[in-house]
Amino acid sequence: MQGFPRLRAAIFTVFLMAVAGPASAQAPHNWQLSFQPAHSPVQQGIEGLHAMVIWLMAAVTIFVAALLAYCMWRFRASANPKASRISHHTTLEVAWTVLPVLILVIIAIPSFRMIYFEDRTDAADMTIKVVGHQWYWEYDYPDQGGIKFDSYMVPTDDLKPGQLRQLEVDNRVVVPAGKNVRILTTSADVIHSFFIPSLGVQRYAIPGRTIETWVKVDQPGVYYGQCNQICGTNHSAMPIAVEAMTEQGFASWIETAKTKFAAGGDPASGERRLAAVENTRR
Ligand SMILES: [Cu+2]
Repeated sequence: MQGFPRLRAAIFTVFLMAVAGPASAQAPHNWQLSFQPAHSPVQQGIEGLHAMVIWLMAAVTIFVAALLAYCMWRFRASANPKASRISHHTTLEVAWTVLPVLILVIIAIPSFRMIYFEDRTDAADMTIKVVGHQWYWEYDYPDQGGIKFDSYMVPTDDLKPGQLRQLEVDNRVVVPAGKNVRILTTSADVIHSFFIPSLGVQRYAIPGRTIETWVKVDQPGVYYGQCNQICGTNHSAMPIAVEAMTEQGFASWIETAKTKFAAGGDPASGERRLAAVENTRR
């Protein structure tokens, strides 16, 4: 994070606008390589760690390949009619033990820092509880008067133009951009996993347990994710759509959500949606 953060951020933004357009929706795309653009401090950290490990790996691979090539040439049979009988070299042996250990320590330090960084936020502005179900997500807002609703995938037959197949949902989970949002995950049946790649959020949803993480979405937009723990037949039918809004947008969404999802909404609608997903499969 040192150097010229502003300049780097500006260059990065220009680059992003060039390759991905404005960050209105983050989802996987055809022929994608590497990560989706990062939109949270955690995902930025993950990308940094990833880049560091990739370069270390490249250096080790090149070094080992070069050593192998050199040995094949240097000790070839034609140049060495009489084979060497040397079998030990203490200094070398210590070196090739200590050096990899040092490399592992170099990787471990930022790695542990990331684990603790994504673990929790000290200053949460609000909390969202996420409950995994076979096969949909339930979102609770305990700080906003206990708003609670279910989020089902939009079945392929019901998609409107521009909606992403297998990613769009009927009720998106809405968060305020720029705020620290504590996320608590759990499950009502089997193990699910709450995963949003561009936000660096990935937590198991385990029945009987509550697991914590957090997110600070850097700008308004829609960020797609999926359950990424095989959880049964319709595992692929429980995507996640996070909509980050401005503070004012979020406040007015809360007001509409209070009436829209009063008393938990219409429970029968969920059954209908699951049935629709089943139908598109047949
Ligand atoms: Cu699942």
